[in-house]
Amino acid sequence: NLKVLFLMNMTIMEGPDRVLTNPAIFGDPSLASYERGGGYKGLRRVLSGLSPSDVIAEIKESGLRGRGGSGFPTALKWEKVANHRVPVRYVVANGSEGEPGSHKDHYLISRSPHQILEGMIIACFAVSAKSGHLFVKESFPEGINILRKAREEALAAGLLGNNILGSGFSVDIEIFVGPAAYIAGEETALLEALEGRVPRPRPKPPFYPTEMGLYNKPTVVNNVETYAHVSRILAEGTVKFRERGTPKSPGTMIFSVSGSVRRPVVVELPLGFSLERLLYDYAGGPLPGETFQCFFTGGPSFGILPAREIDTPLEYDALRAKGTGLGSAGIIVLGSKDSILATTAAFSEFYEKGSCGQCPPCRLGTESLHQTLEGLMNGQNSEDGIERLLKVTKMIKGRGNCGLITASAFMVESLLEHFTPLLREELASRGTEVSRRIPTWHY
Ligand code: L3W
Repeated sequence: NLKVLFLMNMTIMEGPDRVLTNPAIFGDPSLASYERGGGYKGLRRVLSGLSPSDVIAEIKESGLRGRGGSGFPTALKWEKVANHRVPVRYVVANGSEGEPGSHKDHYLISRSPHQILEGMIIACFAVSAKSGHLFVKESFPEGINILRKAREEALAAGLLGNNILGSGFSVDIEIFVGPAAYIAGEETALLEALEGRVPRPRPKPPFYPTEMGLYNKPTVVNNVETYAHVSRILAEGTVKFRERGTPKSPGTMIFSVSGSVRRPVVVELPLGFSLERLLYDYAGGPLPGETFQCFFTGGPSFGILPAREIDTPLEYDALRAKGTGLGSAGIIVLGSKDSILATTAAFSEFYEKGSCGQCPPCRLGTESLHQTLEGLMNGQNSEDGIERLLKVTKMIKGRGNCGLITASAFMVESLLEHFTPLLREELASRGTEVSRRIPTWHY
């Protein structure tokens, strides 16, 4: 199992600002240990007198942004669901973690499942949900067991189920074991899977899950890390939460660094932390005898940040301004001996295989990008190849039910924007010894 291997091979490091990974509540997944460290304090506070709108107001005040990739304001989603005219609502947690280079969700599930459950119960209370559903992939059996055990413990302790902590509020959380496919992590495909269908993304806008989610009812869908932050915010307050991070990207995030660094690492740091310091102080710097070439800062889905931009702060807006993004904070590093062309080709194959195939432009476009990149590597008509890549990316962007098609195009555009001269050089040196090394992003 890749995720278990990662836990053994990736270094877990202690950042200076641990909130979610504070050892008092993190490490031992048992309820006893979590409660000893102050776990379920947030839920107790909520149920001892806050109203659903008080809870949403605190989340709004905290400025929490979704940790699944887009950084969308959490309170906005909750508000839409809480104020919806349809009274049957749901809360869903996305623990699928499919983005290449992201390892945080499985790390959190393995080490602190109650932190996620607590945040989900608080969300259920805030939007008056009928039930909560936590999606975890079938390819992560250890996580499934840990989550099932945590749910049982919470039920037995009266923290979940009927009349939680004697408050009169009742809700249960389903641990849903879903397909391992990448696309199943797209929120509407995930909802399809929860309803027992093949995970295929639904068309949107206009109807986001807040409007038509699980069983077409208003639904909050957040990443598991987002729920963990909710627990801490309700336990410790918004001021404390905002002490870390930047005014527009408050709080911490769990970063994963993989690829050509000396020490692939998972570490929680404040948003806005310097990429350079993360790579040198925590990931140990470039491999011996190499320099950094470039970074996929939010997995491959946001494109490429050249090494000269290493001083960019790690937060949503600064990275977006540099033409890339934070995503789920999985940073894949390319060293000077990695081939950017081979790496992009590998990711384009990932997208081609990951496409669910329901939207023809995605099915054909991802295949075309992959084949053209492979063709370039094999020395087929390079100028035509570059032209074709430009044409296909323009043609396919935004033309599917989900972001996969756009992500695949965006990555290739980003390659061409930053690396066309290098690409030409690489292509011209065909026949000589050219490195085809690609970084490792899974363990
Ligand atoms: C109500 C509106 N809700 C948008 C909601 C929407 C969704 C969220 C973000 O995520 C990210 C991408 C990659 N009323 C709304 C609204 N929403 N407008 O806000 O929406 P959006 O459109 O940015 O996209 P999305 O497809 O949900 C895309 C990342 O996901 N990704 C992979 C992620 C992988 C992981 C992981 O492995 N842990 O998270 C791939 O593309 O970063 O930013 O909830 O409903 N008017």
